[in-house]
Amino acid sequence: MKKNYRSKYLLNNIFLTILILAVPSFSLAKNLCKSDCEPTYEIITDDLSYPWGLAFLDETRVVVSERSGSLKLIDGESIQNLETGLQVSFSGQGGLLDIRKSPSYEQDQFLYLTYSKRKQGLSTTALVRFKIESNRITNIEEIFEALPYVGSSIHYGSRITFDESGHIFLTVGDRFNYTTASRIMDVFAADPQRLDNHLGKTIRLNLDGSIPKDNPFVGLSDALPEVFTYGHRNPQGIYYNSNDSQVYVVDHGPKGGDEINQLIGGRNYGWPVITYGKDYNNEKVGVGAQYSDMEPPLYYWDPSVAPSSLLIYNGENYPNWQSSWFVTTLREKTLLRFTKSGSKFVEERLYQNEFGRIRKIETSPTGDLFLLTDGGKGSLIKILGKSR
Ligand SMILES: [Ca+2]
Repeated sequence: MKKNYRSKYLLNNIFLTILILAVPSFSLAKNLCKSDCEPTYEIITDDLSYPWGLAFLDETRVVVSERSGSLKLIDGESIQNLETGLQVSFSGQGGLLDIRKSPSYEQDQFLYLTYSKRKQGLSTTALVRFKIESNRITNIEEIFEALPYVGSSIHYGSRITFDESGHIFLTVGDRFNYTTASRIMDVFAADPQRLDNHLGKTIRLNLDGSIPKDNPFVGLSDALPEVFTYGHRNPQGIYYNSNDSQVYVVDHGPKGGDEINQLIGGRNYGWPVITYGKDYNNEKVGVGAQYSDMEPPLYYWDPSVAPSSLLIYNGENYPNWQSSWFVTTLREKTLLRFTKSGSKFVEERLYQNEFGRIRKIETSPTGDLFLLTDGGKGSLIKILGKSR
């Protein structure tokens, strides 16, 4: 893998003009559902400001990160602000972003929080962990910041997940470091294709922020050792599936070409060399939809749905939904449910035009599903299982 990267990089430049035009066929079976296959729901609160992530401390207490800067502790009827003291950049897509409980929370009480960190007019995606003691934040420490800081205020990526062997995974977007992607002169040398920066990558760390010795690029002189996979655009969903011990991401394409990918350490997921989308100005990006040694998506959407989070449901509270995949969407304004049949995905669209832009789906400790909706009057919504 390590030697591969350098030679692959050179080969990619030499064979820039080789285009692979074969396009795989994907199942696009869609079931546009309205009410008959949707359970009822309960709005817990509609008083959230651009909520982005949530973590259940227990069955009644939940911490919600708001992009507009507050960390809210919801405990029954009461909602309390927790002061983080972080230098947060609130412009564009920035703010407080994802939050998750440590996989060993009962022992260590750590929460992990990502945010857009501000420094001298620039910003980056950063990861901290902290504890909540007597409804106050304590022991806060930064365990990762993506490099470099850039002037853009979008494409932070920033979702996190944990595997079952002591690792945290973090997505970092490409930061949209170009006016339009189609203007990149050499797509093979764009930030997400280079291993000497964290933009357009997934990051794999030990829970204390140290670098796992078995990360794919450890020891390579021109690569950052935190990098797990590369060639991503703006992945805003990541999920470790305990059923198959694999990590999956959803990534925003440009105009079309949103993707679901399965992460394999060291692999290149193609952006901006390959994509099923076009640039916002309708110009072509990169070389096409496929290229040698670049991973095609498991599934893609065209037109874009704008996928904002991913969850694979392994609970039992919704009998018809066991082992379903869920993707919340911003542009499509639906909750997408997938069932996998072999390598094909069958898609069902839930709550069309019911909630507006949906930011996040999460499970509670007892297996109930919750949604966060986007916007200045964002809601926390519980999906009721009894009606199914
Ligand atoms: Ca891709």
